[in-house]
Amino acid sequence: LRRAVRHCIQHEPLLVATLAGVAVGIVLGVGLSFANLSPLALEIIGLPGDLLMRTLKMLVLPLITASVMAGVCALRQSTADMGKVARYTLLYYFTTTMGAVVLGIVIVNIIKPGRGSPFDQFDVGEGSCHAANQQKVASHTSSAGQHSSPVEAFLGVIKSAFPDNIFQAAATMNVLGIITVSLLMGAALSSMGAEAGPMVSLINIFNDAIGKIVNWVIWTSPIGIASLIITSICRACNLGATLVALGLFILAVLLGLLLWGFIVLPAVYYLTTRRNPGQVYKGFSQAMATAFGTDSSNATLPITMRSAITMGCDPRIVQFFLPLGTTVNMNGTALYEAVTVIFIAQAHGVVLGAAGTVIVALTATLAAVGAAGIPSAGLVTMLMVLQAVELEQFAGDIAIILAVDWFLDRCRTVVNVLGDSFGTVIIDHHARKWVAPVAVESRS
Ligand code: DAS
Repeated sequence: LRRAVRHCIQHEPLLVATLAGVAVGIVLGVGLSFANLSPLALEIIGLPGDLLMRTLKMLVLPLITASVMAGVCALRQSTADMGKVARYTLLYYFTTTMGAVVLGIVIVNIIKPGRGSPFDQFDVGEGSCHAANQQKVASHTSSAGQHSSPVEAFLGVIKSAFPDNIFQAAATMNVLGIITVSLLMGAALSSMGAEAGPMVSLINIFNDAIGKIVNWVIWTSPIGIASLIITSICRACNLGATLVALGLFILAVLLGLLLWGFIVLPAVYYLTTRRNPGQVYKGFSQAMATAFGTDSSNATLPITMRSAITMGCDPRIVQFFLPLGTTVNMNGTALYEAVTVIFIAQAHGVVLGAAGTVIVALTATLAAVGAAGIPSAGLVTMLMVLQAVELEQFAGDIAIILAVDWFLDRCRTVVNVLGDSFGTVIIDHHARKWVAPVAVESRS
């Protein structure tokens, strides 16, 4: 064991430091949660984590813009194959997201975590800790209320992908909109051939510069991750009581995420590439640890892309697949939304039936596509699923689930990143047959 630890420290010092940051965060978080720290103390403890999230988020916009444009330009000599890459990419996104939802629905209907009305035992009255969370949920309910039906929500996602103001899309981190603009700009530049050469070179240099900054930032992440986890635990309401009352629900979510992330995805990978899935976990371990630490796919994107390229994936595929995948391919979130809505229905004795379950499956898929890769996004878009099956009167239960969402969100974010990671390697493996190897001069 000592030799293995020494080997890890020698070969993966950053991963060891990140995992140590996670462990320290959980231990100190649980310990300090009994100290009832003041908001100011939590603000100070949370500062390294806040600065890490700000720095990573600061990189997301330039990274996505430069990567998508560079990816499209670099694929210019095989535009026909690009269409094939895009079709297989969308097929992978849809099938894996729907598959995760179906798995979640099966598990929640077997375990039935809603029996015994777990929510009845919580005090959500004025001044209670959950009441503050209810305010947060209520504010999201009003914003989510704009989409009273799944169709309207779907139209909302489509419209967000076509922003009428580029600067507003950037300012509001409308990632889908930023990707659309970058795809169009990349396609335009690639259609201009040599005339756009200097611009394409500039984009590639900018892309490489962002990569350098990511390398610097990533070395500070262990401290920031410990800080994020400590403050998340300290801010949770009645952590112990909530863990017990929602125990079966947490079990159902974790079982679903584990089966999907560590049985189904590697099986899909092996069946489609005949390669050892273990290499993917090893190659993306830093991204998985960062996903757990930051509970944000967007913040982890720079590291996921760095891991994919370090693993030998074609940068053109990585630059095309990962920014889009991080935003629309969220297997963990989709599974979680289906499990949670059915859990809430069970807890209030509501029988959804076959039709209701199908509506949950479709709207959970849609809600996951619409969820941003930011902390607790899946909890917010879940309101749309609750509305779709007329359960919005129980939206207050989400405030109670928030008490354990600091942990469940990190787990589903790891599965989201795993879904994107396996997808990148699968598409890269097959795209080698469709896309001509990159010519050195085209990177000039
Ligand atoms: N935290 C989100 C992410 O970054 C997932 C979620 O909230 O469901 O992927």
